[in-house]
Amino acid sequence: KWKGEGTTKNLESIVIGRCYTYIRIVNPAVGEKNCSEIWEAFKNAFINKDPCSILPKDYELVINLSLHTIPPNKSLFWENNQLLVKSFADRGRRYMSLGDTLFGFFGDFLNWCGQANSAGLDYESCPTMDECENNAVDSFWRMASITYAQHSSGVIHVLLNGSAAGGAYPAPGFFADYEIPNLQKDKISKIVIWVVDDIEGPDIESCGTHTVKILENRLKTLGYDVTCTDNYKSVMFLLCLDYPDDPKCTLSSSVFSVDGSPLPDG
Ligand code: NMN
Repeated sequence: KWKGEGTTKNLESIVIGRCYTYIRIVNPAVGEKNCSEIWEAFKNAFINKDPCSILPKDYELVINLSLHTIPPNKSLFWENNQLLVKSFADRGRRYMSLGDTLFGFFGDFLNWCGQANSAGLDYESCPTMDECENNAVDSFWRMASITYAQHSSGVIHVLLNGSAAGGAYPAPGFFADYEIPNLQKDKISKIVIWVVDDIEGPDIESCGTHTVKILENRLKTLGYDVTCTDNYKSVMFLLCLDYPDDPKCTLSSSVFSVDGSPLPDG
């Protein structure tokens, strides 16, 4: 009936299992949470409702039940590089992106929707963003993005893709529309933007050009201290794992010899 994929099979087990994985293994610092209660609140946000009339505020309870501290200086916002962010953040060890918070963690890469006049989930199909903006999944991520931005503090990091055809800083986009407007200026010391190109991709955007310039200007106008770095080295090292021989991945220091083996004193 709808154009999008249906609810992920075993949704309940996945959500409850991920919730316990998060609080017991990934980030026990969040303390005790009631994962079955979180699942009930999550489900009640969208079951028995027209799947095109789900609003961000319908997820208020589930977000409040799963809310926890986001450590200062650890927030990482992004556009067009979800998998790179996932490895770079390393489940919150290096940075805590939205997908590394409890509420982002249990929803990541899942799909779900209900149907009017039925307590069941729709496993056949779900509405896409083109069919209706107020669908169950997008409204969840809007509420999650708003909450994540409101609770971010200290140095804020933003990882953008300089090879993205639609622009490194897309507007509309979650970052532009739901995150920037919800940052709490008095808790933020600085915003660090990283623009990283795909190793084999085109260099479409850089700091100070096109949409990155629009972003820098917007943040400066809002009164933030903004810096921008192209092809930030730590992220490059991670991308280079898969392209060791690409010219962009040549280590400039002399610790490696021509054939790639370490030099006697390296
Ligand atoms: O999905 P896009 O539009 O690329 O949005 C990315 C931004 O919005 C990030 O800054 C992120 O915090 C947030 N977001 C994250 C997820 C996710 O982690 N699965 C989903 C939607 C929005």
